[in-house]
Amino acid sequence: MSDEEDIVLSELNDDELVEQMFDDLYDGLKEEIEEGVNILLERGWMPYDILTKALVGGMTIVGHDFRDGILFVPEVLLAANAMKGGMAILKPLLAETGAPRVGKMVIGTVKGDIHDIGKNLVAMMMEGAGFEVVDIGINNPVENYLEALENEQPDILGMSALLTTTMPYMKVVIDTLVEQGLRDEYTVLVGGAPLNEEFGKAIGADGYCRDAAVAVEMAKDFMSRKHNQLAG
Ligand code: B1M
Repeated sequence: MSDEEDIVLSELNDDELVEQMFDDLYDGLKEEIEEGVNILLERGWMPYDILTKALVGGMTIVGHDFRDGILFVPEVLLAANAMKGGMAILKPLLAETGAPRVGKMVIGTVKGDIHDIGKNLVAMMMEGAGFEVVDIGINNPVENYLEALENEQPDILGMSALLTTTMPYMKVVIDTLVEQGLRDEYTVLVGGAPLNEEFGKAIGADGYCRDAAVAVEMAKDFMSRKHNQLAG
């Protein structure tokens, strides 16, 4: 590559740098994203602004192109990995500066199911949107969900299933919450390729999320309603 083609991130002004970070995130360039985050920090940007304006902004573009079939899973995983690199730098600083926490979610893939790529993407996008996410992994029996809900006291429970044989297990979890009188304490969001809106309604979930971007929007929506209820 010739010198002329090299972009020196530190020589860009703030707007150009954020634009460039959108491109670098899109291209899954983790080291460049980490460098961009560090430059913005050196320039006095607040960690929360870097997270929302540079990283989440870039991930939103990735999310749209993923939804529209322009980007595919390998590219999205690379972008997610680049974003993780930037987030790892910001995470301790965000905790220090007390960035507003939008809400908390426990998420896991249901019993019998080991697919986790979609769940991981949802968790990352939720974190990127300012949620605290506790990921309990794959193959979770109802006991794991109950334990995590009790220990973590989240606002939202998220469940993922990719198999037609495992998706009915979501109903087992929701029915158990009902039996134990816990159902109203949490917003339950479900997702996964074989699900649809009717299924979400039939099992008693609060929402079916077609993709990670929808999960973030729904979660934000439920949180703002919850805050309004508390305020009213
Ligand atoms: Co599997 N697999 N797989 N697989 N696999 C599917 C799901 C399948 C549709 C492939 C096919 O046959 N066409 C099929 C299911 C058929 C069915 O049930 N109708 C299938 C099968 C049959 C199997 C096995 C049984 C194969 C076998 O062993 N004979 C086996 C089952 C293992 C098990 O779980 N017990 C199996 C295994 C595997 C791998 C291990 C090889 C691998 C998983 C690796 C991993 O996850 N770490 C794998 C993969 C990669 C797939 C496909 C190809 C891709 C899934 C994926 O990651 N998609 C898949 C085919 C497909 O879906 N096209 C397939 C990308 C991901 C970003 O999308 O997960 O849909 P998705 O997540 C989206 C949304 O759904 C939503 O947001 C995400 C991001 O936008 N979302 C949520 C998901 N979870 C959410 C939770 C939320 C909100 C939104 O909570 C709030």
